[in-house]
Amino acid sequence: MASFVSLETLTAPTSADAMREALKSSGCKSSSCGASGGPGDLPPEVWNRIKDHPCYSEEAHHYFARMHVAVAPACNIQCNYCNRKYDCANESRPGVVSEKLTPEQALRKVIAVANEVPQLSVLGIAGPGDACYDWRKTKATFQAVAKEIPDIKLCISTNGLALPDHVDELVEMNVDHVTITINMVDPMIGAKIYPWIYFGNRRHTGLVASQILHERQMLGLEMLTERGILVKVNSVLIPGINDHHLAEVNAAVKARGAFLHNIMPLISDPAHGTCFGLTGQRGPTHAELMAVQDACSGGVNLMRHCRQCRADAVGLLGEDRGQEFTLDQLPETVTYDPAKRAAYREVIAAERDDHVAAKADAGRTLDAAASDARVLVAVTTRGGARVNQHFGHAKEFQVYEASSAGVRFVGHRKVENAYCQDGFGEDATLDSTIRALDGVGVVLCAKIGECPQEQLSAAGIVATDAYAYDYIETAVSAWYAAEYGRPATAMIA
Ligand code: CLF
Ligand code: SF4
Repeated sequence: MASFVSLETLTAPTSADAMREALKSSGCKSSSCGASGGPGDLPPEVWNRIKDHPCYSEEAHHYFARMHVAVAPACNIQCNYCNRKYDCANESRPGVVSEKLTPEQALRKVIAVANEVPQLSVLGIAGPGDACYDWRKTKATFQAVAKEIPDIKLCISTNGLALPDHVDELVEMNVDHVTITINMVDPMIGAKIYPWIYFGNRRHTGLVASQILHERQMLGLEMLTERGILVKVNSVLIPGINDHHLAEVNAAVKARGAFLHNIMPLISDPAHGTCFGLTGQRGPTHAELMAVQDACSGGVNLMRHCRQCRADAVGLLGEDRGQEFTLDQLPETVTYDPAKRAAYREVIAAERDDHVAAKADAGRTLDAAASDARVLVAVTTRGGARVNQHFGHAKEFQVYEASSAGVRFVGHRKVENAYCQDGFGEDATLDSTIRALDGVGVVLCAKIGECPQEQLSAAGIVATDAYAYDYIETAVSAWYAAEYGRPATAMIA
C-alpha cells in the first residue's frame, strides 16, 4: 500500500496547504491492529494515548505509520508456525526479516525513516525473535531512540515468557504499548502449538512447557495492566487447534485488563519450512476468521486491521517501505530533523476533524436507508481514509460491512499482484482478485476500466468509481443509500 502523503510531496517544501491537497488525492493504506473507537467513544486520557498509534486505533491507521527494527533475533520458545529466516525479503509474515540490526544501526535507521516518513509515530520491536528475551538489545535501542526522538511511541511485542522480568524497566522507559501473543489459556491446547520453551536455564517440553508459558503470560499481563500499560493480545487462529478456544482466551485476557484482542489467521505454507507448514496444517478462511472474531465480540475490543507485519516493516500498515531503508542505503551519520513530522501532524489534526464530521454525515445517510441488507463493500485506498486508489493499482482491499446500522470495518483482502501491470490489465490477476473478494458485493475505487468492471460484474461484484476521493464512510453510505432497494448482491444476511 502506498503512503498517504507521498514522499515526493513531503520532501518538497512542506507547506501545510500542499500536504492538505496531497491528503485528498493520494493516500496511506488503511488497515491495522486496534480499537475501532474514536475520540467520541473512549475516555479522553485513553484516546490521547492511542490516537497516533496505527495498531491500537483503527482510525489512526489511516494516518500514522509504524516501523519495526529487527534487533532481537534470539527467542526462548518454539512455535509450530514459526521458522525465523533472515534472507527472504519477499515474505511478509511475523518473524521474517531481511537484515538484523545492532542498536546503533537501529538508531540510524529510525532517524533516517523519521526524516523521510512524516507519518511515523511508533517504533516497535517485534523480533525477529523475542524482544523481551533478547532484552539487552531491545532496551539499548529504545533508550537510544527515545533520547533522539522523544515524542516517538515505543511499542513492544513478546511471547510473554520473559516479560515479567522486564515490566519495571518498560515502565521506566515509558513504553506504553505492549503486545503479548497468547494463543491459549489451556496448556493441553498449548502443547499442540509449542514443542518446547527455554526457561530457568533449561528446556521444557509438552504440557509442562505450555503450563509455564501460560502462567508467565498471565502474570506479565496482570503486571502490565496494574501499571496502566495498554496491552494488546495477539492470537493466531489455528483451525482445529484453538478456533473454538479463542473466545475463552478473550474472556481470560479481558478479566486481566487487556485493551485489545487481535485474532490473526495462521499463515501456513510448506515453503516456509514451519512445522505447521510441513504437516499440512491449514490457515483459516476469511469466513472462519470473521466467525471467530464475531464469537469474541462483547469481550475485549477486537482489532481487525492487523497486517501481520514483518519484524522490519516500515510505513503505514499494509505498506512496507523497508526496502527503501536497508543498511546499505543509510547515511553513515544522520541527524534528526523534526520539521516534517511536525508539519504533518498539524495538517492531520484538521483532516481528522473533517473525517469525524464526514462519518457523522454517513451515519445520518444510513439512518434514512431503512433496509435489512448487509453487504460487504471493498474499497481501494492509498490512505487518508479516502477512496483514492485506482482498481488496477490495488494490492489490497479494505472491506467494510454496510448496513442501515452503520459502516463497519471488518478486515482486508490481499492480492498477490495488482491488476494493472505496465499499463495493461492481467486477466490471470483479475481471476485471483475475484477469488480474494469472495463474499464481497461491491468494490468502490478511484478509477476502473470497462473491461475489469465487466468481468467483476460477471462474477457478481459491482465495481464503481462514482465515489472517487470521498471519505470511505461517505462513499459506502452513499452507495448503500442509493442501492438498498435493488436486488441484493452478495448479501451476507
Ligand atoms: Fe509493531 Fe505490534 Fe507495536 Fe504495531 S505491529 S509491535 S502493535 S507497532 Fe500492528 Fe503489525 Fe499487526 Fe502487530 S499491524 S503485526 S498488530
Ligand atoms: Fe517465532 Fe515469535 Fe514464536 Fe519465537 S515467539 S518461535 S520468534 S513466532
